[in-house]
Amino acid sequence: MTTWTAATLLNDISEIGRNPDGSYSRFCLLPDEVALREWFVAKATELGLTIVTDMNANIWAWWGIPGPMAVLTGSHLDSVPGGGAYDGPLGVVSSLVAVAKMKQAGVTPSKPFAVVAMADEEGARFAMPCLGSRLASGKLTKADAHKLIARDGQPLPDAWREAGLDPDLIAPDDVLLHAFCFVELHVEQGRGLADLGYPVAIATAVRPHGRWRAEFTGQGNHAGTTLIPDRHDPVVPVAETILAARGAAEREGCVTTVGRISVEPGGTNVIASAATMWLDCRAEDPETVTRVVEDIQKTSQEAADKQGCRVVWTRESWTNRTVFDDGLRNRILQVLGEDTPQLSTGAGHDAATLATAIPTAMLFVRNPTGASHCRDESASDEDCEAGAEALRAVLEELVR
Ligand code: HGY
Ligand code: MN
Ligand code: MN
Repeated sequence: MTTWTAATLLNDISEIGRNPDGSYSRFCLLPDEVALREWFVAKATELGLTIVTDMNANIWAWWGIPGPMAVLTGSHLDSVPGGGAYDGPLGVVSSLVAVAKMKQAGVTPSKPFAVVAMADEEGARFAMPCLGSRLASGKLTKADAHKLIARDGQPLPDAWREAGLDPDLIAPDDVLLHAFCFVELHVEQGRGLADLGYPVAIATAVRPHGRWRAEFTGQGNHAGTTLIPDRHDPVVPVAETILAARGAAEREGCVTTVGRISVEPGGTNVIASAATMWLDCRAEDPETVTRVVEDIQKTSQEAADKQGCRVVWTRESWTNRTVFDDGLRNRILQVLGEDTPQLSTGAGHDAATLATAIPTAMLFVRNPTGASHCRDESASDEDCEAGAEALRAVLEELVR
């Protein structure tokens, strides 16, 4: 472990869940993400950490005895479909490197300390972002978790049991709820640092955002023999709704995304009987998100009525505007230097989910492309080392 660097650890896992185009698909508790979990456990064990996988599917690697007032760090191992190499894993490997450096320097934490790999941060499998941190912090109840159906159709309880976890033991995590803090390092998802010419920044806030599902139903029929006036094609109001979402974003200066659509039964020569779209909407303030989504929903209803179709909207998740803990942020600023940039972000994170329960903070590592959730996500080896070293300095200060 003496020669561990963030880059070499990332290289260790670079073939796991890699797609032919160089992007990554690593979904919670499916084989590729399980391989990452096994890799994480092996490396943490090599560091002499003690592994606990909780019933919320989070993995804890403890330095010393688990207990209250713990200093926690880590991130997530799962990805979005076609994601980048850094979103999540950079935080996990940087935490391992920071621990290796502290151990090498003979640091002995004065508080319990753990590196945590949180479950399904992207929500790509169970459609609930920050699933593991929501469960651990009590933001999502066991009953609601049991209702979640994975994208492949598997009910969450079955997926838990298949992974050797007891879904009936899902519960808020007392040790987490009584932790001293959680510090997460993450690749920046944007160009703030690239434009400022700094390798590392401190996060100030996460902008509010939510996810909605709109299910349109119509009348399946023959593509060749059904005259246009006789059609009830649900794909047409989907198209109008997507354009309305883009128009609302341009008007309101926020962001709306429809990155996922499903059409049933999905035949080229078949008028669809049903069409579902998922909307991701984010803005500076929650009121704008609410107003924009209501606008889009109104347009969708008018568009559905025009085609003799029906539409049902369901909010799948909501993340309020989160401001990170001032005291912790200032303490980190002292460690890293007053000139360290401070940036807000439009991306959600486990540290934001946990922020309502315990003091949390984030460090961002420069991403020259600014791109994320795609194969172009990037960070130089030097900046990854600068990030791991910054995390080491911050954690060493916190465990004194
Ligand atoms: O979607 C997000 O903002 C984060 O990357 N999970
Ligand atoms: Mn992400
Ligand atoms: Mn992430």
